[in-house]
Amino acid sequence: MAETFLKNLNPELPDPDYLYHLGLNSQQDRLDEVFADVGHVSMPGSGRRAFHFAKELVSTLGGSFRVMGKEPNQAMDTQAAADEALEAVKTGKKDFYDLTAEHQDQLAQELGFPRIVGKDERYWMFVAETPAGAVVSVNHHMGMPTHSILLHEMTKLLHHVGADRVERPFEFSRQGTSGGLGIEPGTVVVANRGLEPSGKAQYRLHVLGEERAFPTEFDPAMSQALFDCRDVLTVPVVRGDTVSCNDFYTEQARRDGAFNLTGSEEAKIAYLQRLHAQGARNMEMEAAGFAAFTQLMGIPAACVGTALLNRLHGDQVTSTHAQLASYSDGPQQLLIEHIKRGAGLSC
Ligand code: R2B
Ligand code: URA
Repeated sequence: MAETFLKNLNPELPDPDYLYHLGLNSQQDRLDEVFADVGHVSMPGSGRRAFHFAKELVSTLGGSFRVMGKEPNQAMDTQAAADEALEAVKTGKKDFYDLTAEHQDQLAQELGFPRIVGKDERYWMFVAETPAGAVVSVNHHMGMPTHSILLHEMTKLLHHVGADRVERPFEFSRQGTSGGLGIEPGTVVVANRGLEPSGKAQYRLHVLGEERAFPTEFDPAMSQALFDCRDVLTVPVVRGDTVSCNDFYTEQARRDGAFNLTGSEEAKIAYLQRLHAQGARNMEMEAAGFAAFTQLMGIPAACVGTALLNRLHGDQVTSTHAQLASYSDGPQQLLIEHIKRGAGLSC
């Protein structure tokens, strides 16, 4: 296997390695055909946003979706058995990935999205093959625990297929939503660092029961390259630190949760203003863990978050469905432009 650019890679990875949450294993057929040349992995929170991003990539840059289904399943080689299986998926009695490749396609078409790579139980992964290279779009759900599982399995997957070449490191991005700190809804924040709610630039994990702190800086060159693409957006784009919390309500100093430990409006505003004064521009639930993981492994990474509201003006997210979708388009357009420019396709 070629030399890896990854730092601190586990020298004792199992073989085969079962990537349980992705529903893939390292010796699976065609894994290298689908992933060996991946140059960028982008991670929004929701599966639908992951699909939307992959679709936008293919429709803006050209190209197609890569799919990787199972070999036709002998147990479903009659039309009646296949139809029955399809119905079972629709009614939740079977998983999508239990279907044959053909029936995954059929169902995907009915639901209006292409076949998910791997299993669809936890993460929805799409692989777009474009003139700017192969891009993975996969959702990380909400919070650092689900994001961390995805980061481990995605990194191992790319290593197993030899995509971690020294001469062409792949890069990771998170595209997300957030609560703005002193910025207007729709503003896009390219993060310098992830902060814990105390305001410290660190992410803490327990290792064998002992707490360890990890630094949380995003790749400065990649973050700047993304910021430099801001001319393609009509909304403001700013740089700043991103505060990451383990909870949407209490840790984000909301006063509208089922209980209120935040206290008075004055106490809340004083806290949020303190974070703003030290350079934080938004608050969400993943950046610090993401920065710590990628910094430890030497993976170039950037975090682009759009503000759904200005937290200095309130707690409730009252935007309409259409507004929320348009807010999420900012990070996606910025990332598409970055991927294009990285491949020398536009400037
Ligand atoms: C932003 O939005 C989600 C919570 O609503 C969470 O994943 C985050 O970081
Ligand atoms: N996501 C968050 O985590 N917080 C917000 O305020 C909005 C979106």
